[in-house]
Amino acid sequence: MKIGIVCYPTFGGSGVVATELGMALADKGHEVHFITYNQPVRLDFISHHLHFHQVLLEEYPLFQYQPYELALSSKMVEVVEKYELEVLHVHYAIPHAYAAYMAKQMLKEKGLSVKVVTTLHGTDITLVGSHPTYKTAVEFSINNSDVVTSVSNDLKKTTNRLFNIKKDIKVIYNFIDVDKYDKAHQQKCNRIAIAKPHERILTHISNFRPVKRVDDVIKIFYKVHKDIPSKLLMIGEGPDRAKAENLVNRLKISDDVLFLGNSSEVTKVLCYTDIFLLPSQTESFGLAALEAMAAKTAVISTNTGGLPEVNIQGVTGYLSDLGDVEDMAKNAISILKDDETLETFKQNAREHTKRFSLENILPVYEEIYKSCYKSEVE
Ligand code: GMT
Repeated sequence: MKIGIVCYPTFGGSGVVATELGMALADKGHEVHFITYNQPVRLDFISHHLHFHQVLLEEYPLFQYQPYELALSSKMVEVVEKYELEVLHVHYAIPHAYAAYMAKQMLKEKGLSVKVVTTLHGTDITLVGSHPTYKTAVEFSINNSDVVTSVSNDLKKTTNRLFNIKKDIKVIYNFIDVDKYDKAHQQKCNRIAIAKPHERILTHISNFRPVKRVDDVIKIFYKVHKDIPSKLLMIGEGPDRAKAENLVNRLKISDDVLFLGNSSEVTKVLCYTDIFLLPSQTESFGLAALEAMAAKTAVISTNTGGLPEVNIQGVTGYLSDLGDVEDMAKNAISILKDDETLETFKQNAREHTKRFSLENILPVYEEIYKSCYKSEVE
């Protein structure tokens, strides 16, 4: 099929899922066109079925804010028309689903048709989408998509609670290329560059926004570190990084906490990680946790949103109430206390990710694309 993918091109989970999906579809022979404002960070053009179309914005003195939706929907029309795309798969409702609806209407005027599949990722519903500023337009664009999917059962429930949704939302879990992490493990993990042989390694990866509660990450580590020789790796960039660094200095643990910034070598870091920390306020799914689990890492997280669908209590890690850093530290220590327990959790985590494998999830998306056209034939 010929599929357009619209996403945020950044390190955020929705952009990662969209990019990995597009690359996997292209590997299977579909023609995939990314439409976004920058080349997605994880996009590599190994397949000749992959294309990237940049949405450019025009400066004008009158604009305090540049009208991205307008430029995006115009670009969608141009690409659908030129390459005869059958489906526009938009990731993150704001403003992609709305722009896709507009593109569809403009194409209709030209006697052309395209189907719109919208995937809801989390904050487009929970934090931003349901805000009165955006709610009406988000609800409208969800209801006017041909198919709507969400990345967890919890997100589906939340969407139906917060909006008046008139169609069935299909749950399609985020996925992982399990083989990629196997290969990373076969290569030698350069653990010694980060920690001494007797030290454990804990890692947090996020965009350091308030929803990630990076202060809680530091507080959990502080408690673990008192009991167990360990290092904490903080990967990512964002508004709360300075606050987290200040806390590390105040707690006098700066020798053992490394802020590594954004990294496109996450698999290498996860390769030598023992525990992944994700104490988020909410997390529709927690792709970062799934990636960590695929790399044989136990997870300490909150029990919010879709996290219990990914991290299994007492099996792949532990889940605690929001803000209960005491419990999260206690659980981390119980996993790290001896090699045997740690290895059991690591193996379980790795095993559990098989249910989210690319091979299982990719055909579900392909079926969704085909189903957009089935109803017309019947
Ligand atoms: O929260 C982020 O780090 C980014 C955000 C995004 O949209 O890029 O992530 C959301 O989508 C991911 C992929 O589906 C999910 O794994 C994350 O849980 C979700 N984030 C939240 O719900 C806070």
